[in-house]
Amino acid sequence: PRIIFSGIQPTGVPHLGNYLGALRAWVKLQDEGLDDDKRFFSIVDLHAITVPQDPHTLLRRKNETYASLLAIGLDPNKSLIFMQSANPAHSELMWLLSCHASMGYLGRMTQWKSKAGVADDADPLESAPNKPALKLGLFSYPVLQAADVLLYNATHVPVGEDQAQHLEFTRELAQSFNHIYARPDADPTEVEAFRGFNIPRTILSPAKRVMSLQDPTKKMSKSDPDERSRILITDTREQIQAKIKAALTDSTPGISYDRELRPGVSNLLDIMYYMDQSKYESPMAIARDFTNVSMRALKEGVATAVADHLEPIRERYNEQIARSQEDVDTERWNSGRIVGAQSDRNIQRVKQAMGLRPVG
Ligand code: AQP
Repeated sequence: PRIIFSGIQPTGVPHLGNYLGALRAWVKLQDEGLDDDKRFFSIVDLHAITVPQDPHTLLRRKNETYASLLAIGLDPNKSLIFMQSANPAHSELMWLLSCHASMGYLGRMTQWKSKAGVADDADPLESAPNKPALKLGLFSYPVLQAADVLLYNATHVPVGEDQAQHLEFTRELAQSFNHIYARPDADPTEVEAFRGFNIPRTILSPAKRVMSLQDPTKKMSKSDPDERSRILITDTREQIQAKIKAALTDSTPGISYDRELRPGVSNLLDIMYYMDQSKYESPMAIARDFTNVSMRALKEGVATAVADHLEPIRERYNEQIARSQEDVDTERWNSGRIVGAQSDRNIQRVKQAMGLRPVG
């Protein structure tokens, strides 16, 4: 059976990049999955605190993120939707893995470099502008991510392209950990034996990198200070129209698809295509249909496609966010309890293999 794990930071309502790059695949895996699949979808609040957070805002955003996940179609009766911090085993396994994680490898991670504010070819530990303020948690973020995935022995991890490097790190860490501690041939009667972590596969959705509307050479991101750079899945039709109208394109006449030379237009064509893949054969096919129309007309077409797709999600979000806190807390408490029970045996086996817990 497949064990599917993925996470999203509680940075509020997700944007179109999160949705097309990852979240929509989660719903698909839930609705079209196999009966014996296990699905773990986590709101990774421990990851969120690797950058400064206001506690009240964080709590509110956790609620918004949870409501968003239900609004896009995740169902707590079919998938485990839970807060990462509800299961302390994430932090515990992270420590166990940290003692095997290479500093050199972690230092090469592009997300760490961009968050530390240094060029891709520079060493942040040497050249970060704010070196004394850099935090250990931000540096070891991929180790926590590895713990998230390995804790449930996940086999498949659906994420956007920006997370592929971290998943590669997870696989290598799991392999080296298995090499030291795993006993794959342990006697079947030894139920407590650690037989090794599954080596998880990355699942990239076709829309693996949605770009910023204001700078189409950068990915659409929640931390971009310019709100017009992203479309939230709860934006109204008017907000969507305004953001797409203001999207940066180019002054080349006509519409054509070329991600290198025309990144802004191509991003819009991609977005339109992925909103409803049954309508067009490819983003290039849309470009052919729109060859002779104005940029304004293309933008109107894209805005309509996005707004039509997101409208029912926005309506369900409004229903979800209006639910009583008690009701939501009970639902989340339940899934937290179940995931804790699911990971318990795995972590006990790891601790036993490492000599931290007596055998039997
Ligand atoms: N622009 C994107 N295109 C495709 N996929 C994306 N993802 C994020 N941005 C894009 C994917 O969304 C999932 C959840 O994201 P997250 O919030 O946990 O992580 P993130 O990558 O940190 O999201 P942001 O918006 O880009 O936040 P900041 O600004 O903090 O970096 C992941 O699977 C991610 O790949």
